[in-house]
Amino acid sequence: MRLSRYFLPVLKEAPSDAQIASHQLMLRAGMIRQEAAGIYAWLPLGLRVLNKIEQIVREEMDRAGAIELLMPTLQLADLWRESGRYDAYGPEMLRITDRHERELLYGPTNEEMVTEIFRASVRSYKDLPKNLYHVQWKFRDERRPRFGVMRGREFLMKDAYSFDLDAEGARKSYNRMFVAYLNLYARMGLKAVPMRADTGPIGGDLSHEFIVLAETGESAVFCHKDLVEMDPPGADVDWYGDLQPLVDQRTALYAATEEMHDEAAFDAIPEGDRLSARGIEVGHIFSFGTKYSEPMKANVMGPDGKEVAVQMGSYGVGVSRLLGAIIEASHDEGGIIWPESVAPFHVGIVNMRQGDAACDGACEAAYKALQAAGVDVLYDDTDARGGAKFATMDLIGLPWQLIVGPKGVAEGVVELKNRKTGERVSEPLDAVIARLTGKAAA
Ligand code: 5CA
Repeated sequence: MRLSRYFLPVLKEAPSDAQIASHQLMLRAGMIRQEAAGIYAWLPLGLRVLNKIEQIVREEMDRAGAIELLMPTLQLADLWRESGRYDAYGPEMLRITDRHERELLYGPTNEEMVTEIFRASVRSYKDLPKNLYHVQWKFRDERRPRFGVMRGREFLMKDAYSFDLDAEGARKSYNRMFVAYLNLYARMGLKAVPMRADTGPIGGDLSHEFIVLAETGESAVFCHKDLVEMDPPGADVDWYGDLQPLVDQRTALYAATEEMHDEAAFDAIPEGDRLSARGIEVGHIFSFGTKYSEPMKANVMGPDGKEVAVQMGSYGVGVSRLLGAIIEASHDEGGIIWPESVAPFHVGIVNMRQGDAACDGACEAAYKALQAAGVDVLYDDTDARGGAKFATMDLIGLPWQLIVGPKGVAEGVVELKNRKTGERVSEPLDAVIARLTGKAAA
């Protein structure tokens, strides 16, 4: 992409109502624009990151055996009356009436709808277990939308729903999601700690929130500090084998959100290992048995020929919130520092003297070679000054900057800067391209 043709409305200063770094940086880097309280347009740069995060979540769900579908944003109120949640949900639910005076709502979550889809076709225990998920916009009329995408009213969520014959199967489904979550956050460069959590309006008695520690986080959390540095299990797990030991390894140590906090249990941890901090909830998983399947009559025939209500769980990831969480965890005074896995572009080319034949020539050659190798590249071919170009590149946080200036070009070299470490190397262009594409120089 050439910057001269792109749409990147960067701001010099953050609007005064943006209180935390991630919100300020997303606005300044031209990633989002607020259209109403808690409702954002995703500008091109922001959308690229959102799509990358969504794709990682999707890959890890697929790996763990979940199956993707897509449910609508609008739902019938009558469906929610079946579970009894239509009235219980309260003012957070956006209620809509269509031209036929039919009551609808903009989905804040999808337990009812997925249960309806399941019960319409699944009849036998032989079809279990199943886990259906989608990545879809949600609306919750939050009392205090704030911190940009962290607490929006309209936000993107991945929500998965598991169906099992019995409690033992449901526990296995829960464990699969637990382990998949450990991997998916790690792929985004995040350390997310599973913590015992309250179940709120979703219900059930087994629940974990996945928390990224950050001073600006909305939740107060308490845990054993060893949990923060634990490595993820990795892709190579036996998904339909026994995952309980992997889960136990994490749940044996104390970790709880404020609502579930047990002061005595926390005090039993040696003082030096206690961590009392703030955190961002980037995911939340629930096991709630037959809370929806029973009133909604989602039954299957068991092996003994008797009908039973299926055991269910639901598993949410805050896809749009994750952008904020990643930026909170990874930025400096110059701007965002994207982990490579979610960066909007892998490398930015900075032409220090646009219009100079030698600089333009080297940049064009680099741009072509990187594109040909399938590397996402943003070429700053505008006539802004070098200093301004650097500031923009640092702000938008691409992992690599390829800097082309007249002096270097005359000597046959360009510079490659790592955004995270600030390290620079000066090398011939083909060596730099080889580094960026992971191939040896010709
Ligand atoms: N049905 C369940 C799980 S699928 C559910 O809705 N869980 S939830 O309410 O905990 O939401 C799942 C995740 O969505 C949360 O962990 C959080 O990361 C994200 N989320 C919730 N509310 C918001 C919001 N207002 N803005 C941004 N992200 C949100």
